[in-house]
Formats: sequence, C-alpha cells, structure tokens
Amino acid sequence: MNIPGLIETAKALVADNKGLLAMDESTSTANRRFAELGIPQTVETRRAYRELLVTTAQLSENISGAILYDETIRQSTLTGTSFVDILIRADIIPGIKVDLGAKDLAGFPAEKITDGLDGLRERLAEYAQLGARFAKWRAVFSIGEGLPTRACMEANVHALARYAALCQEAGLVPIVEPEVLTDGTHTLERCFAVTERVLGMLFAQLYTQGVRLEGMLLKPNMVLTGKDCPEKTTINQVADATVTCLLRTVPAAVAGIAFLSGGQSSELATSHLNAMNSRFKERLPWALTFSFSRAIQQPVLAIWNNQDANIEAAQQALVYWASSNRAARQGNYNPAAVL
Ligand code: 5MM
Repeated sequence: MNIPGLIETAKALVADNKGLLAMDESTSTANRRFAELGIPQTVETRRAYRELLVTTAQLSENISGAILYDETIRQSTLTGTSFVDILIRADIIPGIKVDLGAKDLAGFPAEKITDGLDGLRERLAEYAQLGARFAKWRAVFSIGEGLPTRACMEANVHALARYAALCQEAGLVPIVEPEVLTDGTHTLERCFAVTERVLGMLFAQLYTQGVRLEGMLLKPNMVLTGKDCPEKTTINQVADATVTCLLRTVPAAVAGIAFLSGGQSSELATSHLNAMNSRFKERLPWALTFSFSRAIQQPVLAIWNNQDANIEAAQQALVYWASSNRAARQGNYNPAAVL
C-alpha cells in the first residue's frame, strides 16, 4: 500500500484553505433537481451542466478536488476533452462517488444501509485508471423515536470502514461520509448525541479495519436542529456544538474534515463554517473545510436553467460561493460582499 501517496493526496485536498466541490449527484438526484426547475432530464442536459461546472475559470483558486459520479467521470466537453483532463489541467484533483446508494435496511423499515461493497475492489481499480485519486461513500442516519437503531449504526459504520480500507488498498483516498439527516423535529442536543455516537462507532470500526487515518478525510454533517424543530439556534451555537462533538470523537491524525451542507442554504452553511473557523481554528488538530453540493450548486443551477446565455452568470455564482467558502475556512466570510 502506498501510504505516503495517500497522505500526500489527502493533504493536497485540504491545502491552501481550499475545499471540495461535490458534483456527484446520482442520476436520480440530478434529475430531481432538474425537474424542480423544469430542466429536461437527459444525459445531455446533465453533461452540459457538469461542463459548465468543470470549465469555470478560477475554480481552482478555491476548489482542490471535485467529486464526480460514474456517468460524469466518463463524459467530455462538447469539444471532446474529458472532464477528468479538464480538472487535472486546472490543478483540481478528480474524485469519484463509489457507493451505490442508500437502500432499505432489512428488518428496520425506517432505516437505510448503503450498498456497493460487492465488486468494489474491481470498480476502484477502474476508477483509478480513469484518473480518480480519491473516492466517497455516504451513509445516512435518521433521527426519530428509537432511531437510529444500533443495527443501522453498526451496519453502516462497518460498510464505511470496509470501503475505506479497500480505497486505501487501491491507492485512493477515502472520504468517509456519515450523514445524520435533518428531517424531523429533533433538538440540537439530540443531533449532537446521535452524531457523537455515530462518529464514536465509526472511528472504532476504522481502527478495527486498519484504515490509516492520515490518508483519509471525514465528511460529516454539522450539528443542527431538525428541519421542523421549533427551537431556533444561533450561528455560534451550531459552531460550538459541531466543534465540541468533533473534538470528542475525531482523532487528531485524520487529515481533514470537509462538511456536507445537508440542505442548509448557501449563506447559512457558509456562515456556520465561518464561525467554526473564526472561533476555533487555532485550537483544532485538523482543517475544517467544505465538501458542499447543494450549498454551492443550488444558486448555480437556478441561474443556468438550461440556457446557454446564462452560463457566464452561473459560473460567476459558482466562483462566488466557492470563494466565500474558502474565506469561511479562514474565518473571513463577509455575507455582504456583492455577488
Ligand atoms: C451530490 O449528492 C451526493 C450524492 O447523493 P445521491 O447519491 O443521493 O445522489 C451526496 O453524497 C453529497 O455529496 C453529499 O450529501 C453532500 O451534499 P450536500 O448537498 O449535503 O452538501
């Protein structure tokens, strides 16, 4: 196993205050987001939209790596350059989502288990040949009465650790994404408790499976109230709860932490990241950065709306949110800055 190579890639992904662009929506998720805006759901519209993203000039000033999807890693621009080559030339590291999605967990009808371990060794070898240098696997945990169950947590953290070990064997840096979902009315304290439990169990499994922490990244949720919780939280409360939870559970050896946005607005996700860094950066053993999908892409997709005439404005929005999040990594985000 090439441990120095893994560590080098992991460090590069969190270097220079940059973060990751998660553009790994599966076909069904991409289609759902297109449908909400009335954009036709075809291979060509998905390709055209992803071309807009990867060809954005200045993207690499703020983005260190881009997470692709199986369809996307095989696609090219209209002029015939593969997206992977476009990214590499721009000094952006290509990555790939390798899980096969969250499926019903047998015996636990309200919960999900992420599929994709069967044949993963062979798929990783192919993705490495296609140019990927890191991978991503997402597991989801719902909060509710008696949820998440021990069965769901154990099954998912075991799969995450097996995936991470296989990635490192294949020379790909694993991004390990345990997402505690925001659906429901739960309080901040409950999200804290569940996130703490999941991360505690996850790092025990990563240790058991021999995963080298210096050669991986964690992609967690922020500690948030449920979407329908009547209690309102401040930016600083979320920042404090999230950092406290991570300090209790994530070993200092981990190369970096890159948050998912989990349905927060662009401004809120960026403000939370900013508060964490402005209040705690000097005291943290790992970089706190972003690996947002919706919080970076929602405004971009809405502006583009499948119109060539809107490409430039959409790319400007992408640069704005990517640079805002790079500023948030330094605790310097200014929401009043003009788009
Ligand atoms: C882009 O969405 C990713 C893939 O999800 P599906 O398999 O459901 O299509 C997802 O893993 C994403 O990378 C993370 O959830 C972060 O996205 P958000 O929108 O939470 O920042």
